[in-house]
Amino acid sequence: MARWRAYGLGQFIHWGLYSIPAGEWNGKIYNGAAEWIRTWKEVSPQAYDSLIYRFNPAKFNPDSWAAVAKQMGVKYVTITTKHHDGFCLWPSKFTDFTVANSPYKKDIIGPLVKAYDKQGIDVILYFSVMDWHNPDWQYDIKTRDDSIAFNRFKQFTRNQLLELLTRYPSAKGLWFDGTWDKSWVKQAAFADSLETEMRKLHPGLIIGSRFRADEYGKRHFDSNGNLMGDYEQGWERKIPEKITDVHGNDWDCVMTIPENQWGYAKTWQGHIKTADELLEMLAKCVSLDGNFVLNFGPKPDGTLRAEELSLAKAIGDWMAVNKEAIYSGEYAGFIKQDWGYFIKSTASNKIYMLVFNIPVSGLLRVVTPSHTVIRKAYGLDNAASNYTPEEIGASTYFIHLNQQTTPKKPFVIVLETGEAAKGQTGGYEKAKT
Ligand code: 1KN
Repeated sequence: MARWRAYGLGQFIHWGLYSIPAGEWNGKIYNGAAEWIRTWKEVSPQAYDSLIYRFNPAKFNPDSWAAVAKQMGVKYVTITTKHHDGFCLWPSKFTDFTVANSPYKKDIIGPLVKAYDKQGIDVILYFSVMDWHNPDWQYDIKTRDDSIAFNRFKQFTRNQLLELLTRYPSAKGLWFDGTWDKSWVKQAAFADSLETEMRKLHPGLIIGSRFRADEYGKRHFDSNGNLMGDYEQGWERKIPEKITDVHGNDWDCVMTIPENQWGYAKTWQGHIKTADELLEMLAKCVSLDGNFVLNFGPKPDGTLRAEELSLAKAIGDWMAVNKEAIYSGEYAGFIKQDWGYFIKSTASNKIYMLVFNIPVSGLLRVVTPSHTVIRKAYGLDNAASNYTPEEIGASTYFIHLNQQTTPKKPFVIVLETGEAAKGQTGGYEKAKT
């Protein structure tokens, strides 16, 4: 988890059969997320499942995906091994509904893990417990037959998870999804023993809080209020506002570039986030002790769409200059200011100011914790630059920007702080009220 905490930035990949219809069916556009199209009334499950015979990503090159991720500056990737549709991107022994029976035939997960490992990017395997293809999957267990079927399904799930961990031993963790239905929520004892079994098979395995419910049906946090799993998985497409929202837990935020759209969709509807917006989300997450994970939905031919490639490039160019503020960054304990985010380095005593909103005055307010003074302030892109902090009150400073030279991009100012000398503070009297 120490390694996980230092990641800062991650990549999510949603890839599967849904990339083929890409949010359209018989010329009609599906309003939901592309990876959910199998549930649309316009789509028959049989027709959807037949997409397996069209899955043939001729241009898939895992090294080129890993190179994009490397340039972007991500430290980990979460890859869908099996989404809700049940289609497996690895040749699972426990179902026929896998890449092995597609025209492509080959394993996708193995080569991806290898390519990302080679770039030094850690791999987390996404796994949906909910499985629309497997007839044994149930939403609830009401009858004896449901229970018999679901017992088979539990063994299937166990087999697949142990299979993944055995086949891909370098994977660092599992990202669970599709665990909210009553059927699975009722399996506290089973999930608990499976978790123990997986951890024994794969020492150091990282498991998120979506995996198991407790015996009272509580999810994420057990009946005593304690997080279940190694990190909180509740921050899907949303970001906490303040440090007290995360209760001292590890967490990651998974984010889409368009609205709720994870798999490849031919047309992105609604607002599409810009690189600056995404960088601000990254800064906010790291400033609140979380990681930010940006989703990519590759095309059916195995290539990445142009919009994603250009955002990855823009983020990577920014990271090349500013990564020091993101990797090994944590909550700084400074009062939040409107111009942006403070991040403290765990590797040094530096404080980073990640500036996104420049006040018209050109003055950035900094309030330091008591007995802390600012000794130096300079640009992260230029250690020779000097922002002379103006002390305007007790523990309060203005950093003066030169508005002529201020970049039109988010930028980072480094603060070197020190302990106030005895008698140095207290020169300002408080009002008597
Ligand atoms: C609103 O309900 C859902 C249910 C499942 C929203 C999203 C999801 C799935 N979790 C994301 C990480 C994607 O995999 C999405 O399909």
